[in-house]
Amino acid sequence: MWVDVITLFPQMVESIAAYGVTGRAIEKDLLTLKTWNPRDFTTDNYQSVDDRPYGGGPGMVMQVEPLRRCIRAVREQAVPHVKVIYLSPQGKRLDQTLLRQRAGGEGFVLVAGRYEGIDERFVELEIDEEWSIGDYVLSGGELAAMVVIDAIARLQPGALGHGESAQQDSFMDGLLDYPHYTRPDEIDGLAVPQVLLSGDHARINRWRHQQALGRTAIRRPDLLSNRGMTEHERALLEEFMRVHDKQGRFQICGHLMTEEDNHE
Ligand code: 9D3
Repeated sequence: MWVDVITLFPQMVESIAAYGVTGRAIEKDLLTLKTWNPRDFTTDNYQSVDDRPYGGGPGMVMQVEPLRRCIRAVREQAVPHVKVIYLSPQGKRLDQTLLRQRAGGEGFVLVAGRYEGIDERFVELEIDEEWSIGDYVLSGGELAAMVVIDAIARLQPGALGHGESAQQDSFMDGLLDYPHYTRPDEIDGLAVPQVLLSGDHARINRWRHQQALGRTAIRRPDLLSNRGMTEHERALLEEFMRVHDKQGRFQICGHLMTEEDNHE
């Protein structure tokens, strides 16, 4: 998979090549990242890429011409009809379904905006899709592009190590994660749930599945209604909620669930 990114801050986007999963995906050629700076496609002495908005108001707008010359160069080395995605607060909200669709293809182009955004005529002429990463205000599209690239890199076959990929398409799919613990087995009176020390992997899997269901039901009921539940999961969740009720508080972190509360 290749990703071309049009940005005024190429080094910011390229920094992901130095770290973790994204770094290894690029090293292994599972992902090819290339940045293009509209400033390199200016013709005036000041290398200007922005101008004042028609109609007045605060801030600046990215001009069409540098962007157009830049995307022309991108298209010359890309496949015909490559999809060009503009990262903007007005876009469709990014989710894992949208990312999975895009991760299946050969590659795509991301356009990161700065200032108040880009001239709408560039959007009309060159942009196929507009994506937002969520309802909060960023200072530009670069961090959004980095979010997209990180999530896409993880979806490339071979990008994750054995340990990392284990969870990928398990029964937990579409649920929030269960709580995790490591040594030591007690900190400030907080014990690791007994079941995790039992060595009984059937019981451990059941407990984790139940925790994932319970946390999702409480924290993100929207995810659970969209996903649905099997009959087995309904029973697990019902038991989780019973334990909850008995404790008389929203205690979903396993550390206060005692062995007898957590009967099977
Ligand atoms: C505060 C300025 N705004 C109102 C006048 C509009 C505005 C312009 C440009 C708000 C943010 C930005 C820069 N944001 C992005 O380029 C961006 C973004 C975001 O801010 N939130 C979520 N997803 C994205 S994707 C690109």
